[in-house]
Amino acid sequence: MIRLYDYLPSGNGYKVRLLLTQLGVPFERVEMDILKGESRTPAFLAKNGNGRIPVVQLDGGEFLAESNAILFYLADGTAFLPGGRLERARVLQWMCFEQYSHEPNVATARFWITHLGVTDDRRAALAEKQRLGYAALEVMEGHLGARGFFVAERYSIADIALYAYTHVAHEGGFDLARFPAVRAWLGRVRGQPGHIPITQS
Ligand SMILES: N[C@@H](CCC(=O)N[C@@H](CS)C(=O)NCC(=O)O)C(=O)O
Repeated sequence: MIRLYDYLPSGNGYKVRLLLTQLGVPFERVEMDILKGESRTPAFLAKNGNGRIPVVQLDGGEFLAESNAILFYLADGTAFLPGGRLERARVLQWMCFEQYSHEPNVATARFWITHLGVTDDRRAALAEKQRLGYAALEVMEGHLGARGFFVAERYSIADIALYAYTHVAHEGGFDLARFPAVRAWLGRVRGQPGHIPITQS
């Protein structure tokens, strides 16, 4: 059985949990207390030298890290990853956007507010994270204005990757009121068969 090294509040972990559940693939969760450094022990670093969850251990014993790489691996050959060459590249385009322009800003703002607290020395950095996070949300709003989903007009791992931190963006101080297309898309993703909330282990 696939084993998922995870941390429940993590959007990156949630991406994998959500896809495994929607695929109907049984898995075992191993909760890691990342705040206590459990992902930085020598034993865990042997699984992922980058010291971060999520990591999956596959049936053959191999470890695979990076949430979007895990999504790509699990979705291969399923309805969650389109088959056409250009469509697959577009899925990757949005997953790269998520990792470079979205997650480092939206997820980091959330982590600081919910886990670390906003100290005086972090206040200016938080404002910059929020500025860049809003810029990413603007890009999403522009794309979704004329579309139901990110790629090929169907639910895919591009939507899962971007849903993970967008749906909890308010916890990072983001107001989605001026992003109606993003909010409508969040509702469509939430309505997919087998959807689970981030709080469900
Ligand atoms: N790019 C990675 C980011 C993973 C990541 O940032 N994981 C965080 C939790 S969301 C973590 O494990 N932090 C613990 C640490 O850095 O020690 C992915 O998408 O999987």
